[in-house]
Amino acid sequence: MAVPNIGADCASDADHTATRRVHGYCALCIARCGTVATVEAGRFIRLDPDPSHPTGQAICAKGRAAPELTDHPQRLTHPLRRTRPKGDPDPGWERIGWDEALDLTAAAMRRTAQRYGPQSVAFTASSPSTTAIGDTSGFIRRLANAFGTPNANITLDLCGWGRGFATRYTYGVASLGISAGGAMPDIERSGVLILWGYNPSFTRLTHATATVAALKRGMKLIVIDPRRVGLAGKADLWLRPRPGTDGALALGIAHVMIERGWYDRDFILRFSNGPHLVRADTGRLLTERDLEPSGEAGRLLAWDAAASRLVRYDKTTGSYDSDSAGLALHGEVRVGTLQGDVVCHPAFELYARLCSRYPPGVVETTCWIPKTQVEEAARLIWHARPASYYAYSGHEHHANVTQTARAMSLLYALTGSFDQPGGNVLFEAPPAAAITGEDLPSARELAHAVGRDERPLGPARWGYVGARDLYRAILEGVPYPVRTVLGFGANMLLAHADGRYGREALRALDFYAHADLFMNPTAELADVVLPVASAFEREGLKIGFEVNQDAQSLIQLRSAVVPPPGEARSDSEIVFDLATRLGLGAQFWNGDVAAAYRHQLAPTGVTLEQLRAAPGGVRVPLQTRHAKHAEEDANGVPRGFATPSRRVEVYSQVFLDHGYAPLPEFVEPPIGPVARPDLAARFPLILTSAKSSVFCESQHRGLRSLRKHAPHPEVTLHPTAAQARGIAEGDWVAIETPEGSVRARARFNENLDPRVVVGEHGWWQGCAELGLPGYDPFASSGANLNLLIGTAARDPVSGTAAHKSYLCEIRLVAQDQA
Ligand SMILES: Nc1nc2c(c(=O)[nH]1)N[C@H]1C(S)=C(S)[C@@H](COP(=O)(O)OP(=O)(O)OC[C@H]3O[C@@H](n4cnc5c(=O)[nH]c(N)nc54)[C@H](O)[C@@H]3O)O[C@H]1N2
Ligand SMILES: Nc1nc2c(c(=O)[nH]1)N[C@H]1C(S)=C(S)[C@@H](COP(=O)(O)OP(=O)(O)OC[C@H]3O[C@@H](n4cnc5c(=O)[nH]c(N)nc54)[C@H](O)[C@@H]3O)O[C@H]1N2
Ligand code: SF4
Ligand SMILES: [Mo]
Repeated sequence: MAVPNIGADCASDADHTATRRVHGYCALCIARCGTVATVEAGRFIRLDPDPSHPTGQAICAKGRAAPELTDHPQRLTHPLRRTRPKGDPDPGWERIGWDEALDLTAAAMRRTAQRYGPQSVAFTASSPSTTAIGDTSGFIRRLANAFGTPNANITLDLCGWGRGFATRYTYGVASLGISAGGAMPDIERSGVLILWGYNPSFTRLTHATATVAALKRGMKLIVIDPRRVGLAGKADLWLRPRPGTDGALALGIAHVMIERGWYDRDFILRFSNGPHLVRADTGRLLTERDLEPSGEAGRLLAWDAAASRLVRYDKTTGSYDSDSAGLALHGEVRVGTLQGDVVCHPAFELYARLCSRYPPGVVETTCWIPKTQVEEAARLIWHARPASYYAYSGHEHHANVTQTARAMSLLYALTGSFDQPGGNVLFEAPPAAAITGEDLPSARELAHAVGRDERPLGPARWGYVGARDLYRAILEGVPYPVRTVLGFGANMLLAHADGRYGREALRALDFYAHADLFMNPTAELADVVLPVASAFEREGLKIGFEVNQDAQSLIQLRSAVVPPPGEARSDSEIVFDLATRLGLGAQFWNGDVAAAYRHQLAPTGVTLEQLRAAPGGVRVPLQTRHAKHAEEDANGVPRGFATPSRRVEVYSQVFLDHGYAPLPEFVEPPIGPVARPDLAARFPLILTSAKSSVFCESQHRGLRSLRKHAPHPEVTLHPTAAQARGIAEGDWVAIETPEGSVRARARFNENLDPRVVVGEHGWWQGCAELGLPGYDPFASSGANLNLLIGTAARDPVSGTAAHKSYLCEIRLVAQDQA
């Protein structure tokens, strides 16, 4: 096994007792804060911020606890093999060597592929927002492509879909970046920033720091969150929505802006498909072929109101056959077609009509936000622009996420701030070479990923599988069997709904290998468990950080701070070793991770040697280019956007073609008081959830310095809701939904709506040092919040379950039973 390169950028290391400082970055969460680690006498003793790093202004408690994480006595140190049947309370783990572990895994992959085809092997991985798996996720994808399976990852339906993928159906690129792709709010130059269902003070320190700095120079801030948390207290406007109604709110704010003329008419005219005519009879965009038999289906029509004539728009060139300045965005025209006269409307008119169904009064009853605040939001967004926004889990964890994200992205289009200074900007990224293997011959013949036939526009289109779909493929062979799974960290049974069904599925697999730092309830069901080196014990190459152009220009090779415990290895080494064993070494640089880095780096002009010599990273000179969509070719035609119409798609015919609403219609949360008054009679409270400030997702409860701040699972409710149920603060309560019941301790918060409660997911792990218990993830005496979430009603495009908008009741538990 390759010995990791141990970093030391100050002080010579000849003396074993010397103090070493290692520049790097913390990879425990999405913020990827620049850090300096201190190693004394060979032990990693502390982590500090590195102010010279573009993301190094501060670190959080989790980062400070990194040495506790690396030294934890429960770290996995050797490969393990199960010797007792799945379902047996004792797996009978037996220590084995790496060769045996990897041979067993490779053999199972081959067996499954021979019997069922390579698509019957699936990969799962934790989200790179909550772990360091981003070091390796590109190589995991490559292994899937080389092996021939499309089922390459999981969790996109909850983490990334709304901001990073649903918005592609509007802009052709993500209007909100995920991991240095897509647009990011240019907070330093924003006039107004909207944090929409996003609490960076807990979840991405770098954004919180940038926001606080911008507030000091006078930036306005709008926070949209059921909780008055994080930066909400510093906001110019805090909107408190009923969970799951953000789509209606976005339409409502847009309505005020359109009605008052507070929108960038020029941007909408020139760069959206707002002027394109839609047939009232079919709902389809009017094309030249509708008008004349020899007409082209790729030519769309718009109405020039001044000249009273139809204007043609060519989708392939992205140009009108005359000046677009006089095009109508409103009104109605009657067009003579081959089928007779047809009433048509500009797409923008239809969008404006949809928005007009949500005047401030309707928003007030739907979203529980006072009318005046809706107007104030519209006013602030328009008058304080350039506007930027970031929307995250608060809008993503709903069964209506896709249209909500579309509604937000269209509201945002009205500002005209997209890719403008101070807007959501597509910062330049270093020109790295792809490693994900889409170019491999085997990648061109992949089967459809599990779930793609049912939801062709959803995560499966990009090789991401929904947990429920994966479980069904395992248990029922639909659409085809999945028999072997390789997991890189994903703690599926806690992260997703259907934990009990998931447990059945994992038990039913022919083979499951799980690579992790710690044993977890998902790994417990594996046949082979592989010990993984933490981010502080292995190299990682990061090409571009988030937050701003300076950060995106930085390339850094994070070196190991200390060696891994026992025989733990990096995820990348595991992937490369497996590839070699599977006869795919040639596609994996003959098993040499450094060679892969060189390949990645080549177009950037930065070498591995330069990176090794500069532990703080190397900057690639990059200049932000704004408004790339407006850059013109030799014929004066603007580049536009990478959508089917080359315009921002106000109206999505792609959605229409797949049976979805072409405009972002608001759909009530399916398990909510409006959609299900019958259930609301028994479960009158709305259940949402939020991340802990001190733990990432289902991790870190075993770390003493963190757990002492949050010793018990909690559910937060308004004191009047508690009093009505005889509950005092600190009491153990049962949270009950139609799906089941789990426990938590009551915490009060006066700022919540009394009809809303907020739970915490991810509780299973104990903390021996503090004598604090773990929780059975499958029992009602436990605290696994996701046991409460059903999956019968999911987002029709992405399959996302309603993790942040469900109905529940809270009941006092006899304290001696707690
Ligand atoms: N109710 C509710 N449910 C939710 C959420 C919510 O807000 N509310 N959030 C959702 C979201 S956004 C997400 S992303 C998911 C999170 O779900 P997961 O992606 O499963 O993330 P974690 O729960 O953090 O578990 C990560 C696992 O990876 C391991 N790990 C850490 N670092 C590494 C590494 O470098 N390599 C490997 N191989 N393993 C590593 C950890 O030990 C841990 O076992 O949960 C989702 N579930
Ligand atoms: N400390 C810490 N940091 C983390 C993580 C962690 O677990 N802990 N997880 C990482 C991961 S994987 C992710 S995805 C990110 C996520 O980061 P965030 O998006 O900040 O995560 P959440 O706290 O789940 O949700 C954000 C806010 O949405 C609010 N909210 C709940 N329901 C609704 C709703 O219906 N509408 C609106 N508008 N808001 C709502 C919640 O009150 C919460 O304050 O954080 C990453 N960073
Ligand atoms: S916010 Fe905390 S956990 Fe996340 S990268 Fe920064 S220091 Fe690490
Ligand atoms: Mo996430």
